[in-house]
Amino acid sequence: MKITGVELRRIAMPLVAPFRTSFGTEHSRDVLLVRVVTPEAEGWAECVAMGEPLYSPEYVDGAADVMRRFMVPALTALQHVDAYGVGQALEPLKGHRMAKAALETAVLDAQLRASGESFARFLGASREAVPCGVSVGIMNSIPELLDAVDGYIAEGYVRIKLKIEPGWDLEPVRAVRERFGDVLLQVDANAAYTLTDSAHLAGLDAFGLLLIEQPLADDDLVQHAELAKRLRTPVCLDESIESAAHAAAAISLKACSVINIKPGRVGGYLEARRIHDLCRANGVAVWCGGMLETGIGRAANVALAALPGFTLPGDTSASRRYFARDVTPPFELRDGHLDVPAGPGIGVDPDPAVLDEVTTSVEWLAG
Ligand code: OSB
Ligand code: MG
Repeated sequence: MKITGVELRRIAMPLVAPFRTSFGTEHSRDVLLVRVVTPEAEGWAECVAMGEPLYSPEYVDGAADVMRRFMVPALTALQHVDAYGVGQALEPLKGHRMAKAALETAVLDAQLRASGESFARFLGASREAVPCGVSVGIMNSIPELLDAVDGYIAEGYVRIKLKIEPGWDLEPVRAVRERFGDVLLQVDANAAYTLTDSAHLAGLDAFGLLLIEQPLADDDLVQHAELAKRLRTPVCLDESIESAAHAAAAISLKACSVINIKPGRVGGYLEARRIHDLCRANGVAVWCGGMLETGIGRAANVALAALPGFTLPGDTSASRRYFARDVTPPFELRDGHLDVPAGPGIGVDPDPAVLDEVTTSVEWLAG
């Protein structure tokens, strides 16, 4: 395929409720959508960078800038490109994996729409529906948290993830465990602790958690390995794993026994699949994370989550978990599962009228 041009579209998506983590509180999702145009087909993708560099160094304006200045020109210069070629062409540019992932995914979507193949089939999915968990933000009080969890369990979510931080950890976990019995339960610290907190974190061992996600700093693989020795709760890494090479290092060091795979964080679905394959060969469980995606990003994540190594429920929630109205037909839970899209490419199309209503800017980068 030859890329004719790339559209960068910013949309503002209000959240149904504020989402608080140890790194900040989100009220609205500022999303950068990418549309790649080729003579054969168009492809869509969503960049997972957030408005501020609090979860990772990337942020939306920075992603748009690096795409506009360096990445899109490198791709439109090519006479022929496919998803593998995107990775090769962008390889000399350091970092910016979320920006790279969006461009690679949009090209992959165009390529698969042209050939009539779904993401699920292309990636090697082995299921037609995936079990879904939900990520529950830090709340103002335990009763408020219990009400929220109660609602999600009533909706059918099969696993609950509680966001934690110092001052909001043992008590909320104890309360949810006492009230909801043996529900599948895990926690996510988003790097809020240090190794000096290991005795305190060992207090979580009493609650039979599936895992503790990213307790320590992003670049602290060695200390995660030390922490893993001190906890019975399995350690899962999110922010620390930006590539298959990082995953290999973490596995060698025994820094984790579970990995949260987010395609955006690791540079795309091809690298996400490499991490899946590596973990599967090494007996490390994986699950699909989320970044408050609209239906565009969610569709591709659900396809990835259907691969055989994804043995734990992901943060692949229904659209209504975050948005009153999605830009695609909403993803809805059926018996705690989401159906894997089977149509060509990501298998869903944004609704042009909804898209226009939420759009804050559009930029066309001609090839
Ligand atoms: O750490 O997994 C995380 C959302 C934004 C940034 C980081 C994280 C999250 C979530 C929610 O936990 C995942 C989702 O439901 O999309
Ligand atoms: Mg996380």
